Amino acid sequence: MADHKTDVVIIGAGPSGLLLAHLLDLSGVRSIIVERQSEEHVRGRIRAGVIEAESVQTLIDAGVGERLQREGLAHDGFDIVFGDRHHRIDLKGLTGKQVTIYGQTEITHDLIEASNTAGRTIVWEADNATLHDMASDSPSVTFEKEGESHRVSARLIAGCDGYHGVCRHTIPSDMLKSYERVYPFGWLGIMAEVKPASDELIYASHERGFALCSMRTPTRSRYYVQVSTEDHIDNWPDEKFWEEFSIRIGPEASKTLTTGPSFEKSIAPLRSFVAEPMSYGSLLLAGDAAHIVPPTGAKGLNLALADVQILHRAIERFFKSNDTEGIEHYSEVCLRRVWKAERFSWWMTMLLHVFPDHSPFERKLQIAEFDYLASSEVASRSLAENYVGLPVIA
Ligand code: FAS
Ligand code: PHB
Repeated sequence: MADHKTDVVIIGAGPSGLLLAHLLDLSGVRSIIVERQSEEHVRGRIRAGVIEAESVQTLIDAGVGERLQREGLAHDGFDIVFGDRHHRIDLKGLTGKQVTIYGQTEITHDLIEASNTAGRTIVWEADNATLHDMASDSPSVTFEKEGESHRVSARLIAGCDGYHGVCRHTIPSDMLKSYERVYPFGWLGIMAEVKPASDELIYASHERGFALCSMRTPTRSRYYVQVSTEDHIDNWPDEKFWEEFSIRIGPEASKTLTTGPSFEKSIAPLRSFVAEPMSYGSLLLAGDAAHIVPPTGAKGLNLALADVQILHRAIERFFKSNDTEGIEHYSEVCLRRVWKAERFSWWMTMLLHVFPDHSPFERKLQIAEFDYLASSEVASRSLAENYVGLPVIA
């Protein structure tokens, strides 16, 4: 068994783990990331696209926001389409803030580049990561790499291994409380090198189902349609996707829709999930390892980056001043914000999607909710302030 030692072992090289390692390094705290997948696999993941102003500032302040500032698309608002009606949510006018369109794939790339430049250690393709002695002050992580066993001893373990990771399950079941809602549909997403149908995002609620018109660059479109949980991408050749998408986004936007071959197509399930607490002994969870939101409110990635901001400050305080207060209150501070984002993401999902078990009454309620948004600045401002992001520490 090859033995290693560091201050913090981070499980997972997604945005949470990569940003945490970077911020800790800036504070002089050493870490090692243990990642199950290959670097190529992690770099190739296509996920989120909307970055809140607070997340943008975090990345800029950390010195990894230069390309984001150069290539990111600043957006002042977005459209909601209900059948043949639409209402623009004027984010800038209602909150003074914008959001930035910049793919999570690009953030991951920027963070891996920063890690390589700084000479930090990311163990890629590490199998069977196992956490030991989480309740003690001397935890460790073992894993196999190319047939050799390794143990990394540290003072803290950061569980940044996503919803399907192992860290959350290390917390004794009598200590962990989970809250979950699984939605009866998923999102089929495609990426195509075609000019986006609109300069801003369009969230469309159509009686045939939800659709989202998003983008990555002025020439690269990211589009989604709601599909059933039993659906499969084989049922969705490009021609069928374009036909359905153009119906759902409405006659206005479909006039400016450019179709073309997709180069990525996948179906993501939708769920709301929170695990409490987000810490146990020397283990601290961040990002999808602790919570999941349906992507409707574009919160998932931003919640993860906000957790990491708080976790970084707590760990820095611990190592610099031997002050445990930040770590002791980490879970409580994060969960206040997490639950508000869970509420908003659930609310937007309930507003915009067609639910198989909904009666005409519920559909009328959705239309009434849209009418209220379209007629009340207060209602639109409430949506806008959640969408641009509530304060990281409430
Ligand atoms: P991640 O899941 O990104 O990263 C966890 C990392 O841990 C992965 O690299 C994984 O390989 C690794 N890992 C897992 N188990 C391990 C183990 N046992 N040992 C070692 N490593 C392990 N959010 C939005 O805002 N908008 C969207 O449109 C959107 N779309 C999404 C689509 C999909 C299919 C998914 C799954 C999520 C989507 N999200 C979206 C949410 C997503 O962006 C997450 O919020 C974001 O990736 C969270 O980052 P992490 O917490 O780092 O978790
Ligand atoms: C995306 O561009 O991938 C995206 C944008 C907004 C969302 C979800 C996903 O709410």
